[in-house]
Amino acid sequence: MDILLTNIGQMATPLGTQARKGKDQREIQLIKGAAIGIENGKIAYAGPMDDSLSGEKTIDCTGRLVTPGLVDAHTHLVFGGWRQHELALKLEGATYLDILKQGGGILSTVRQTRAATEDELVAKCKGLLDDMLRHGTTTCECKSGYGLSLEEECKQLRVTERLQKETPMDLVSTFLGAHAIPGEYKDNREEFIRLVCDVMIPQVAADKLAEFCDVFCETAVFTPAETRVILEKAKAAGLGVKAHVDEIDPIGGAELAASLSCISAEHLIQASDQGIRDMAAAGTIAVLLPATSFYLDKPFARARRMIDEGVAVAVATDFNPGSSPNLNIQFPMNLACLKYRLTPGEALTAVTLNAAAALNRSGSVGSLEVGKQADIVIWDAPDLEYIFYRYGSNLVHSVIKNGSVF
Ligand code: IZC
Ligand code: ZN
Repeated sequence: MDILLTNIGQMATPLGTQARKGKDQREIQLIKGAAIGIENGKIAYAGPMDDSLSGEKTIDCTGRLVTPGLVDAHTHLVFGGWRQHELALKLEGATYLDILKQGGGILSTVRQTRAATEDELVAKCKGLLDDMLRHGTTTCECKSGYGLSLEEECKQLRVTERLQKETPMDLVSTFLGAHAIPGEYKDNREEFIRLVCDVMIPQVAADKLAEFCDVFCETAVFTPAETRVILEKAKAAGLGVKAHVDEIDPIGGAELAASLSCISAEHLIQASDQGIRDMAAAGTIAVLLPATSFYLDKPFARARRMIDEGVAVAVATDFNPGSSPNLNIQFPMNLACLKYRLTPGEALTAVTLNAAAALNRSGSVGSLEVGKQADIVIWDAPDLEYIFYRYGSNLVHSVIKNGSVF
């Protein structure tokens, strides 16, 4: 072995190469006194400590908890500036959609992102990704949506492409051109939707700038009918499809995502009973974002009901400069237990294997099994329960990404 991790106090991992749903979501393999062997950046052994194992380099975990690297399946990572001035507006009672309607919110970030160069965005995001890695994230989805023109969306997607090459993080790129109607199309939304469908999607697909297409389907943003048109176009162009749905108002987004066989539907705070059943039947994964509920002071999605109905649940940060300016995935992990009432096992699966499945990566990451990438978190914790019980501090001791130690 190139590297051998010994003296693992507890190794905790879901098993398999597919999303786990229903009662299977909570089934975690727990091994006390475990070891992991790494060869060529991949896991070559994961099981009980065994004296016959040896490595060129040994890492003594001194009784610590070890889990798979965490997968953040929903972020808006690449953006110019921040939106700290919106805090005062919020405290005066303005809602997220009020701020957007006044030309702030997403549109304020669009102005700041357009004003930034590709190099500036790359430099800023390198710092953010470094911070994420230190908090345990080893794979991260990354949505565009702050360009809202062909050129500016492609600029944002090229930043993601460069970050993929220039940082240790594995990035999964999602085109979110339908994130808001930009000011120049305020009175001509049909024209903007045509631009997304007939110009942006074909270009993004041809240049392989994204793997998935997403739409912000919400009151005063994109309607379910518009979302269907855009995502059908994306599917025909060969992109995978996902959607922001039922975050603020229940407008049938979960039903829509299921009917389009989306790989995932995200937010789902207001998802209906029928929508949840449809998602279970379609195998659409729920990517839930409890830190956004916290930050917007909104209800928490009905995660328990989703699991009971057989929907695979993933949990992510929604890191963005407006509704979730937090990139530490440990915080939504705490909220998943405290507010969704997930068990530690369910919540671990939600940020590892199920999150990987929502990104079509569950064959290569999301669990500690032979053949998967050596993406591993060593925690300053004795067991799995501890990391969901403590909160507010970074409990990560160290991270191994593709076999390199950070
Ligand atoms: O910048 O506000 N919800 N899009 C949908 C976001 C949040 C990002 C933002
Ligand atoms: Zn989002």
